[in-house]
This record gives sequence, structure tokens and C-alpha cells, in this order.
Amino acid sequence: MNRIRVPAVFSQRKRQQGMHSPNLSHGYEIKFNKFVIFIMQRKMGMTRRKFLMELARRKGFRVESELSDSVTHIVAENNSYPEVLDWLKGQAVGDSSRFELLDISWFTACMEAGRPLDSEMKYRLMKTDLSPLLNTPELEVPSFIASKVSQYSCQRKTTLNNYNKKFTDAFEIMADNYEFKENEIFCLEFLRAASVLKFLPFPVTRMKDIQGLPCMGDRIRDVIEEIIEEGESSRANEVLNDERYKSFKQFTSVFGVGVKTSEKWYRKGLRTLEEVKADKTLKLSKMQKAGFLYYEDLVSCVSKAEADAVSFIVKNTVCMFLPDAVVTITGGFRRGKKIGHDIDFLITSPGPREDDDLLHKVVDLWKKQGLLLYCDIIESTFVKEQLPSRKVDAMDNFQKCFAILKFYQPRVEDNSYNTSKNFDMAEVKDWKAIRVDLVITPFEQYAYALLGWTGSRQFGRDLRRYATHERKMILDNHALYDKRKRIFLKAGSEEEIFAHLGLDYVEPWERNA
Ligand code: DCT
Ligand code: MG
Repeated sequence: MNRIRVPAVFSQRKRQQGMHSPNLSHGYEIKFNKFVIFIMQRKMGMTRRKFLMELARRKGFRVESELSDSVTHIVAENNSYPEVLDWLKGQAVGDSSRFELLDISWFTACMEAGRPLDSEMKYRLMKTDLSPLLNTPELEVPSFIASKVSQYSCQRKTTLNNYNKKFTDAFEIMADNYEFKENEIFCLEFLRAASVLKFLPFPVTRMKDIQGLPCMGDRIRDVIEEIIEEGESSRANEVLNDERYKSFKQFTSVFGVGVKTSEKWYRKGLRTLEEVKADKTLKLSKMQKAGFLYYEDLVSCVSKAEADAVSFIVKNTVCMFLPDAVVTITGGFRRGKKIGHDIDFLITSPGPREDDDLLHKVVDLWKKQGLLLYCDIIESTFVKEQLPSRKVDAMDNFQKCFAILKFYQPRVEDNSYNTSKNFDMAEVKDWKAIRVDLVITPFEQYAYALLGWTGSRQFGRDLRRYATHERKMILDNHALYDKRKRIFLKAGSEEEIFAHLGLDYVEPWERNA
């Protein structure tokens, strides 16, 4: 769905455009009359400004040397939104809303395109835009900006650029430890704080830097303060050395082992994976057995190249049985991650037809081809018109398969991906076990499934929390239900879901909360 934002300045701009449209400016023909650009010299310097003005005029843009009444677009470089506002105040401009305030990246994109581009969100200077602060570390992070940072990660854009890894790593250790103790509240507190710091476009170096930010309770501030002062957190270090934490961390690294099983093993006095393997009284599930069997491969991460190669195999196999199937990589790889612990796929096909057998046919073929090391198919439990689940971390009801594929690694001499056993190299292990999740979704639920399975987990949690608390709606991986209107809101794309929720669209690579 297209959401068109019409800023209040438009009507005024139209008037201005009508009044003033000379065909020549500074010796160049004006091709684009609607936009009247002014380039701020502040922090740019006179020479660069002159060069850019000349460049734009040559390309047919109208550029004013002075901040005249006809100016519609102000372009600034290395200036934050408040700095531009301050400068405008100094020019006795009372109402800055009559201009579009844009970053230089808009200008250069226009020059590249050779025509004026829409002033999309990403180019606009706004209150929440902290990125210019990166170039001005001496500038204080004004609390009024920090106070604009939403407590919901679905209202923040979080890329993989984490400037605060030393803090977020410590928080994640604390969160894991609380998860192992089944203390959900403290666990979420640390996860939310980590997510806020991942969003910041600068490294935190002083307590002042976090002033006014959401999710910074006393427990969090204590850890931050110590890391600023000492370079590390003694509490996180204590956790790292804690016997229970160390055991749980090992146990849960096995596919099929969660907190409940770890608790059982720990109570039995087991402390390491070697002890677990040696204990013949334990009854391991089929999943856990596979987890131990392929342990080394599964803990070594999946690369993007491996994900692409497996994606090729999955698409080929699925399309053999359902030619118009749409197979999409979701999870971390869709968010731009270069490594992951598994590969998540969403499979759908246009039209009403649903084929419950598809997944079975796919895994049966892989079994025959010797490519399937493990597989657990869970049948769909979705009931038509069922209300979305209120549980924040509930599993969805799609038919799905948790599998371990035998992925033959490409040989060095040719770059092809083998799909059959290479007998010449029988003694060398030329394959790697890779965890793959396949999820089948009906076409009309595809957008919701895509949004949910793209994650991150924290982003998904906050979307659901936002829907519930801010919109009186319930969201899950199947649907969005408006409780006040008592209707399901249909969506054919992720953009439409964000629009239903009244949220600005967040691209997948900006969901690394
Ligand atoms: N998800 C979901 N319901 C589940 C399991 C997962 O909605 N029952 C969502 C949350 C994140 C996304 O699917 C993918 O999950 P993971 O593979 O666990 O996370 P990831 O972000 O892909 O990270 P990783 O790189 O570790 O695989
Ligand atoms: Mg994943």
C-alpha cells in the first residue's frame, strides 16, 4: 500500500512555484522549476558550496545563493536537525516548516539521477536523526532528542552497525542468565536495553549519553557505568564464571535442548556436554540425538554463501512439486546478517490451493537423495478465523519442518555445489550439517508470516506489544485483529501491516533490534 505524506508546506510551495519561474539562472536553463534549492554553507565551506551550486545549476536545477522567499528545499551537510533550526533562527526565519530540510545525501542522489527525487524519510533531517552527532562527538546528546527515542523497537531503525557492542554483549550475557533462571522480566529488561543501545548511532562514552533514553533502569545504568569506568562489567564476568550459567550455556547450544531440559540435567548433577553424553540413563529425544550427532557443524555458523546455496536447493526442490511456489529466505539473512545459526524459509503460492503434502514430498525427495540428516514435520494447527495469539513468544500454527540438511560443500577446483556423494573423496568429510526451517503459509497470511519470521525476535515482540498497548489490536504471525472494530485487517505486504498499525515502514535490514 502506498502511503502518501503531504506536508503542510506543499500548498505554499505551489504558490511560490506559480509566482516565480524564470527559464534561465546563472546562464543555465532551468529544467526543474518546482524545486528551489538553498545549500547551507555552515560546516561545508564556501568552495564546496560553490562547486555544488554550479553542478546543480548545470544539471538544470534552480539554486538560490540567498535564503530567499522562493526557497523550498534547504540542503545541509554534517549538520543535525537542531543545528539547522538554530541556524535558521539566526537568519530570522520564524517558521522552518515551510522548507524541506534535507541531508546532502538527497542532493547527491538528485545529481546522480539528473532530476529531483522525492524527499523520502531517509533524506529528511528530523528530530530523531542522531546520525550527524557521529561527526560531532563533542556535541552533547540533547535530552530532548533522547526523549524522542521510542521504547518500542518497531519505531526505531536498527541496522547491524552496533556502536555499543561492549555494552550489548554484557546485557545479553545478563539476559541469558535470567532466561536460564526463568526470570522473564529481568531477561526482557536487559534485552530491551541492548536493543536501545544497538539503535544509537554513536558509542556511549559518558552517562550523559544515555540521559533521557527509554529502558535504562537502575540495573542497566549500573552495568553501563561500570563498563564506562572499568572497561568491563564485574556482574557480567561473575555470570560468565558461574557454574550454572556455564552448564546451561553448553546444554542449550545443543539442537533440541532448551531451558527445561538443561534444568533437569543440571539437577541430576551434570555439568558438561561430555558428562551428558556419558550418562546412559538419560533418554534423549530424536531431535537431541541429532543435535549431539551433528554438534560441531551446527555450532559453527552458517555463512551467507552457504545460505544462498541451500536456498537454491530448497527453491529447486519445492518448485519441482509446486512450480508457482514463492520461496523466501527470512530470519537473520533477510535482515542482512552475514552469518546465522540456521536458515529460515517461508513457502507460499498464489491462489487458494493448499497442498498439505508439499512439505512431505520435499523431505521425501531429500531423503531419497541422501540429503536429509534429520527432520521433524509439525502439521498446521491453524483454525480459520482464530484470534491472534496474545502470547508474545508463542509459536505460530503453520505447517513447518525443522530439518538438518546434509550440505555438500563446493569443491575448490570447480565452484559448483554438489548434490550427490563424491566417492573419490569418501574419506574426507565433504559436507556440513546445516539447520533449516521450512514454513508453509497460506497466501493470504504470507505478509504476516514474513513479518514475524524476519524478526528480529525483539523487533517482533515490540511490534506485538505496540499493537496491543498502543492500538488495541492483536498481532501474530497469521493475522492482525482490531479489537475495537472487531475485524481482521487484511494485508498483502509488510508495508500494509505497518500502515494498519500506524507505523512508519521499517526495512528488513533496519529490524536488527
Ligand atoms: N520466529 C517466530 N516464531 C518462531 C520462531 C522464530 O516468529 N516460533 C521468528 C523470530 C525470528 C525469526 O523467526 C527467525 O528466528 P531465528 O532463526 O531463531 O533467529 P534469526 O534472527 O534468524 O537469528 P539466527 O541468525 O541465529 O538464525
Ligand atoms: Mg535464523
